[in-house]
Amino acid sequence: MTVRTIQAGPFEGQKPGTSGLRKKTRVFMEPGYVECFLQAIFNSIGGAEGKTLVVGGDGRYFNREAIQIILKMAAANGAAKMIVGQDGLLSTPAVSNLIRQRKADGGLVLSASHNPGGIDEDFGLKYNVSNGGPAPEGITEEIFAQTQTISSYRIFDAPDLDLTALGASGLGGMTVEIVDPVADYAALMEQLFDFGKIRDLFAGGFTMRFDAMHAVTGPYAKAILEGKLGAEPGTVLNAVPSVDFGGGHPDPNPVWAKPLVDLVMSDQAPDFAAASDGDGDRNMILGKGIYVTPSDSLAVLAANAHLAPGYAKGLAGVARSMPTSTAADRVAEALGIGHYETPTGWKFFGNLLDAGKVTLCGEESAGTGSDHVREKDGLWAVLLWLNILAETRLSVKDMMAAHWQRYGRNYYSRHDYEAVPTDDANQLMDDLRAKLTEFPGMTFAGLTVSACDDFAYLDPVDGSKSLKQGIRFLFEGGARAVFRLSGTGTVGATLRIYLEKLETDAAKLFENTQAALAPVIQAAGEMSELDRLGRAEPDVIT
Ligand code: VG1
Ligand code: CO
Repeated sequence: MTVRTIQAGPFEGQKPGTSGLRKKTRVFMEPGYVECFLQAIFNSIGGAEGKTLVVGGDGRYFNREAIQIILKMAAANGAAKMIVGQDGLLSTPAVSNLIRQRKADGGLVLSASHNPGGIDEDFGLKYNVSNGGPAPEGITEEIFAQTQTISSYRIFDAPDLDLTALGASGLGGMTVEIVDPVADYAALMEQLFDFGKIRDLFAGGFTMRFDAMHAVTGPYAKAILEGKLGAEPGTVLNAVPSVDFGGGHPDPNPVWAKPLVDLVMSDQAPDFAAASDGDGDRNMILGKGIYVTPSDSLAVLAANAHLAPGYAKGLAGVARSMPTSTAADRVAEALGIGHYETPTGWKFFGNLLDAGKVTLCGEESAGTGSDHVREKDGLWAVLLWLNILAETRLSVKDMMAAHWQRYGRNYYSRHDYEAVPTDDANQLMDDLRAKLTEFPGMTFAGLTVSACDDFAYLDPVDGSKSLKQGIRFLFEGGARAVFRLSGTGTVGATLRIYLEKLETDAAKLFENTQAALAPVIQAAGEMSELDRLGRAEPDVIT
C-alpha cells in the first residue's frame, strides 16, 4: 500500500453559508471530485492527522463507494481512527450521537437529506464538528476557500474494506471500527423516554404506522418501535433502505408522503403515524384525521416535554428558525423560559444548545430536536410524541385542540416555487429588498404592513453575525409572510414563501389552513409581484 498525491482542483464546491455540499450524484462521481472536496475539508480543519472521525450515510447511490474513498484518504492524511456505520449506514442524528459518545473530533455525513437519490438524482457530503453539530460558518467558509485553491489530494492505494462485518481492522496506520448503526442511538433514546409507558400504550392496542420512505430510519424504527416498544410487526413501512429510496422523494411532508396522509384521513387510520426523511433528521407527525404542522409540533413538544423522563426538569429555553411559526414562542412565554429566533439551518442552534440556553429546537421544515445531540432528530421527535401520548392518553386531534384553545392557533403554510431561473429569483428578492423602507404602512389584500426587514442574526453566544437570512413582513393583527431562497436545491433557485396567521378566536380554530391564510397568501403575491414567475401555483405546499 502506498500513499499517492494526485494533482487536482480547484473546483466548484460548497457554496459559502451552506452546511454541506449537495450536487447531482454524477458530479460527485466525476474522478477527483469527492476527493478534492474531502481534501478541502481536511485542510480546513488543520489536517486529519491523529484525528478520530465518524463516517456514515443514508444509503443512497454512491454511499458505499464514497465511504471507501473517504477511508483511503483519511488513512493517507494520517487519521488515527474512523468509526463507520455497518454497511456504510448511519442516520444524521446517529452520527451526531456517535461523535459525542466516542468523543470523536468530527464526522462525515453522506446524504442529500430529503432530496431524491440515485445515479441521476442527488448526493451530498457534510462535515460535523466535535460537538456533533454541523460545521459553523467559520469552517464552511474555510472549506469553500480551500476548494478555490486546492491543487492535490492524498489517497492510499489499497483494496476496498469490508463494511459488512462489525469490529476493528486496520488501513495503514489507521484503525477502522465498524459499528452497529442503531445500538448507541437506541440506548440514548431509552435514557430519554419512558419505554415502559410506551410499551404499555402499544400493549393496550394503540396502533401506529411509521413510513421510513425506503431510507435510513428503517432499521432504527424497526429495532426501536417494533423491537423494543412492542408495536405490531408491520408498523414500520418501507423499512429497507434502498439506493434510490424506492424511486421516491424521501421528504416527510404531505406532498411526498401522501400515502401516509391519505391513510390517516381514511377509515383505516391508525392512532398515530409519522415519517422521516432520507438521513433521518426530519419528522412528520400525524394522528387519526389530522396532520400536525412542524411548527405546531415544536410548540406541543415544548409544552409537554416535561412528561418524558429526559426533560422532567423542564426546559432551559426554546429556539426556532426565523420562518418557523411563532407558536413555540407563545408556549415559552407561558412557561417563562427564553425563546430564540435563528436563521434557517440547524447549525445556528449549536451555540445555544452548547451554552445551555435552550433545550428544544425546531424548524418549519419538519426538523425538531433537543440538546441530546446537535442535529435535528426525526425518530426522537416521534418517541417524544409517543411518550406524551402514553402519559396523557389523548388522541393527537384532542391534543391539538386543547393546545390551540389554550395558546391560540398559528395557521401556517410554506409555498415553494422550484427550479425558478436563478436570475428571476434573485431579482424578485432584490426588488423586495429595495422597497423595505417603503413597505411599512402599505396595505395588500386588506393587510397593512407594520414592519419588515432582511433578517440579520447576531449569535448571542459568540457574537457572530449572519446577514440576509430572509425578508420578513409583519402585518397588523399578527400575520407574517417571509421570503427566502433555498440553500439546498440543486436546480435553479427555489423560492420559499412562508405564511402565518395567528387566530385566537375559539370559534375559528378548526378551519382549512389555506383558506385561513388566503389574505396573507394574496398579500405576499401582490407585494412580490409573484405573477412575474409565470407560475399558476406553487410546486409544493406544505
Ligand atoms: C432546507 C430547510 C431548512 C433545513 C435544511 C436542511 O433548507 O428549509 O429548514 O435546515 O433544508 O435540512 P433550504 O435552504 O432549502 O430552505 V435536511 O433534513 O438537510 O438536513
Ligand atoms: Co434530512
